[in-house]
Amino acid sequence: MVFPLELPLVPAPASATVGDGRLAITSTSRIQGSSPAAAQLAAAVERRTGLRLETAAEGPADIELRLDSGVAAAEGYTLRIDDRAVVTGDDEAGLFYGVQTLLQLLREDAGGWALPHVEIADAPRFARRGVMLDVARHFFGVDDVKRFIDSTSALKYNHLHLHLSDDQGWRVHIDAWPLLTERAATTSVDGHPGGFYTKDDYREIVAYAATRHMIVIPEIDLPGHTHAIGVAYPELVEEPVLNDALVADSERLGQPLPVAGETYLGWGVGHSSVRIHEERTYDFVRDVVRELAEMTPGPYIHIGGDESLGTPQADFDLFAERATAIVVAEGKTPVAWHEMGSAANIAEGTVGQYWGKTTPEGTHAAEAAHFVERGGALIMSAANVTYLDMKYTEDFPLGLTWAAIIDVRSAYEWEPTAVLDVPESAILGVEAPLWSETTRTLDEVEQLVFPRAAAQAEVAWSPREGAGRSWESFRARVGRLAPLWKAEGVDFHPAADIPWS
Ligand code: TNX
Repeated sequence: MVFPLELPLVPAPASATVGDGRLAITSTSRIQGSSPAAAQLAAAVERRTGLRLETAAEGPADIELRLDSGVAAAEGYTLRIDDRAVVTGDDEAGLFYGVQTLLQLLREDAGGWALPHVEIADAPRFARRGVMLDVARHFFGVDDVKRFIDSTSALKYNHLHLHLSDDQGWRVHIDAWPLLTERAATTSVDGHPGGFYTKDDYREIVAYAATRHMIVIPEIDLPGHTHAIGVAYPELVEEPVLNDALVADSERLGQPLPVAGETYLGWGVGHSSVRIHEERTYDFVRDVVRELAEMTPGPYIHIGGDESLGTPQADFDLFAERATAIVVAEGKTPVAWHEMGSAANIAEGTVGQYWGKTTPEGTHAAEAAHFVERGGALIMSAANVTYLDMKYTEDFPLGLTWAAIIDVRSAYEWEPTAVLDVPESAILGVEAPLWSETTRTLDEVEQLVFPRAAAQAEVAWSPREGAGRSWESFRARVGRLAPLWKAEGVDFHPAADIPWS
């Protein structure tokens, strides 16, 4: 089947057939369903159209939401629209995704608002479809994070990775180490204001994400990216290592060098490390992991591990083994950036996050493969395609360029199982990270994220060989998300290679 280009759907569903007619949606249309998805649908329709549809547990109804396990795989759904619309979710998540599909189909034509006659059966290719928000380089408050959850869950993302600590700041309160947020959260990059989440704030984010079927993965970046820890507790960290790249960058960008005990306002990396041979360091890690685990219903705690250039290799490996073992002891599955795969005895089952390129360089592929050898699996965040903080074009005002300049087509055209020499079953899915060195506001974040997050959503959700999996099809479909993004206030970048409508 040729994917019907006229269906404005991203990610492309596993299968779709289009009929001739339309189902009018008017102020008298009724929604039937008792799932939270029914109220979410009514609210979204109102934001989009101004129509306030009545919602009831009983029929008759123009749009019916049902649950029926067995109708599709987990998170899957069917959607049939003829003289009424019926969304059947395999589970609550599937129902939520069916509603997102229905909302993408809702269009205004000469006759008013309507849904096209279609028959769709859909379920995700990968169980793991993630986005990451770096709240350490710039802090984003609870309302911003909720907005980010809304816009990404609408693309069927189901994991939100929060990068909660880095050299520039510590962003979540920890009762056992209160000075972290008292002293090391006040600033962001360039001296912009900082901030942090209280435990109630954090729980509010986790609960909100759950209503959109997103699991929150908290990351504390260790043993490097830890200058902020030393601002609060100097005895936990080594002196800053002023490597050549850091000094050169600081001259070129006019950024300050890190000074022990003072908040760091630049964006250099690789200059900080916790003390590997002090037991107090592991008391610290254990307390932090325990308090985060208590607030984390999801299975994962991310322990960092990237770019620890200031930590000798043997020390780094020792730390990786101890830190991942602590996460396991606290009842969670550790996640780590791929460098931690250098540690022979990294905790079994640790999930690696690969951020090398689609053609791996140096030791990256071997490090990533070691997670699989230890019974773990991988999340693919290939930097030259998934990194949402890379510029779209050389002259784009926001973003960096070190991994690549990533236009929408390059973001779209890659295959997560073809990067590393590991079994396909070891690839859990895809995560698209947004590092925030250059983005001060959520509007700026959104310009980098949209439309490229839509490309990664399709890579993660849609069948590899599915109908519609081509750049030509994708660019036509993603262009038709513009009215939805405008209605929801998503500040997307109108990239030149997309025919926006
Ligand atoms: C690399 S790739 C980092 C981050 C930076 C980012 C900027 C990785 C795991 N770490 O510390 O923010 O580049 O693109």
